[in-house]
Amino acid sequence: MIPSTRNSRDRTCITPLLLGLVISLVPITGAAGATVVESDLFIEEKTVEIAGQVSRALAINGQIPAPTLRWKEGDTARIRVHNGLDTSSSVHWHGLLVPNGQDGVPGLTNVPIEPGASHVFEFPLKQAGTYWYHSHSGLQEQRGLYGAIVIEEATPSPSFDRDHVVVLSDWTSEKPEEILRLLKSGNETFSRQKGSLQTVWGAYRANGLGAMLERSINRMPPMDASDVAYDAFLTNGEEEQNLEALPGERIRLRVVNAAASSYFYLEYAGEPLEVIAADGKDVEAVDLGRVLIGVAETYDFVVQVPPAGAAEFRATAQDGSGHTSLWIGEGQKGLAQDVPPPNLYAAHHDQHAQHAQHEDGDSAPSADGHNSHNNHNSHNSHNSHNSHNNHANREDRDSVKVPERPMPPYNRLRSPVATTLPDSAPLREIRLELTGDMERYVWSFDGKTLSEADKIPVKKGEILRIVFENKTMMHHPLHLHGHFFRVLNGQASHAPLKHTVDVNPLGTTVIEFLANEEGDWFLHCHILYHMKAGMARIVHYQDWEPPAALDESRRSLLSDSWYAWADAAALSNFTEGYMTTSSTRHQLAFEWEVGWQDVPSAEYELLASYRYHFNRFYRALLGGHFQDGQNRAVFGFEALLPLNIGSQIWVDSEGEVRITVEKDLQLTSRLGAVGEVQYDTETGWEGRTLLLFNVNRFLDLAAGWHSEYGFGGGLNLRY
Ligand SMILES: [Cu+2]
Repeated sequence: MIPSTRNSRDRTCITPLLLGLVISLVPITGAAGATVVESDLFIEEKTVEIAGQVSRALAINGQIPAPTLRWKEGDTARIRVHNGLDTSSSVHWHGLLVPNGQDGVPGLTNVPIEPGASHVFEFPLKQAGTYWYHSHSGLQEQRGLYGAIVIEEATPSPSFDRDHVVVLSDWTSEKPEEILRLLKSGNETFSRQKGSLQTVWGAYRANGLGAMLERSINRMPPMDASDVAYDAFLTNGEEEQNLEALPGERIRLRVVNAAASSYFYLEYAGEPLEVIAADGKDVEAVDLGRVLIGVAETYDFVVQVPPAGAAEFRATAQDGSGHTSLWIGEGQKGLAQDVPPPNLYAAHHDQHAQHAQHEDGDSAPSADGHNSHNNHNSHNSHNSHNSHNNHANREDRDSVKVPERPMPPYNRLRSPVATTLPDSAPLREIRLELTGDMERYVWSFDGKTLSEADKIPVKKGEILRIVFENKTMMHHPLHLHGHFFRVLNGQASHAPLKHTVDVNPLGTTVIEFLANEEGDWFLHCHILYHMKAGMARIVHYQDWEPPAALDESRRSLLSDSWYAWADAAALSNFTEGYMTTSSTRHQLAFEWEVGWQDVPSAEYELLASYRYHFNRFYRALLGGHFQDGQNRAVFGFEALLPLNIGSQIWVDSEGEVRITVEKDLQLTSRLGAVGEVQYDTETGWEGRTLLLFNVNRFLDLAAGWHSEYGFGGGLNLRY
């Protein structure tokens, strides 16, 4: 039974590279009188060495991160994007309100930019603030295609001594396609690397055996704060960076989380972070202690350079696997505090922190959402929470301890202006569950991936309120293209506007927006691998017809991908294993078990099968079973039982029935055990057990016992 768990081209392209070292910022006066600002972006491969690892990365104008685009509100941006890769590429303007055809999502709003081709984007800059841009093609973003956008206000607000962009990212020298394949195959290498693999020994030491048992009785997968182990976390492309600044200067830090799959705790040595904008939009200034920033969010903070020495602005990966620092000022270094690592064995993980945050005097983020169920006709009814103002926040903060691993600070964010939507617009509320199967690495909304359910219809002029209910044990940063939405966070009429919002594990987040910009807009989890694994939808305006030119690339956007992997044990007494390829629902597999003591009259058993996955608990099986000269068809079901026991029942074409149960147990980070018991109405009982000692991601040492073949030792190989 398949276990339930477990280019190098050197092209010289000197001319565009040299040209691209400077982004041309040529102001031209456009037809409507607006100044047109032109830029050229050259996408190229580049060899980099980061954290001691050399890899082929992707750069724009030779830079990782891509150059910061500095524009001015009211101007028009014209950007020529030149694709110097041998695959198609794209650029999406994250958080910018642009016409649908300028949004840069291949297959949705634009055709992919083909190798060697260029594309010109042009749009008016209708907003000020901190935003960013990135490739929306495949997994290119992970390899370096991201950069910041700063749009100055038409009439600048009080200035700061310095304005500094901080682009945070997560870095790996591995091919992201291989990362996703490993995640699909259930390979534990990343959690083992990060030390976050859950084991019986680890649970015992953390006093978490009870919680672990409870979790497995409830058929929950092991928790982890993130999926991928990274080589490094980066500040503007470097593991650490210095910002020269004079003592006492006030600096505006424009922080962009451009990581592919990492949340960060942000902290400034010794001082609170004063937040002044979130996702580009101003918020009432408020001091925050430690801030959890979700993937694809941006925050603007004001920090002060200490009177003497350098202060650390630190971003610590939420999974505790590393951090990156910006040193502000010069001299003796003042360190930011360490963030305690996650307790993976706690019954509800970060939920404890969530409660702590609620207890500190603020209303729960979901309070509005709950109110709203009774108030469909009066969407301003949540004004009842109006009592929370900036002052209250400050008092709360001073009187209670800030949690060490806080949730995102949404209940502290308050727009300086009312953000209520027109009363005249009809309100429609929908519920969207965030769902996933961690073991098969399928992520979805309402149990369906983008390839299975693509559209959320919306009518122009209506208000769409979405209640996101997270049924998974991970955070998901949800991003809606082309719109700002209100996050109903307890700030009533002054709810903040955002383009990306976190929904915490098992939590609920409610947003609403006025549907005022026709088109097809992507709504997706911004964890790159979750998006690629299916957690995405298209917000589709009724009567909107996407251009026919998009038909072909739309098909590829909506297509389902197949991944292949294999696992084989070769012991002195027998061999067993499988090779498989799987999409979201469908799986083809070839499994074998052969005792080879008595070659050539060895006993063998082969199964060639097709499986259909209904959800993470149930699947159907159809196949051909070949055992010791008997060839039969089999039909059966597989279910995940309490205690995370895998089970299988099948009937073959001769009417014989077979029942199998299987259990995997990770004892220590290196040592795992697999046990299987089988009863067949024809052949009777059979059992086997395997102890595996992990050597690397592809190899284990194995010792096994089989009821027919006895004891043996050997290797277990994985692809
Ligand atoms: Cu996600």
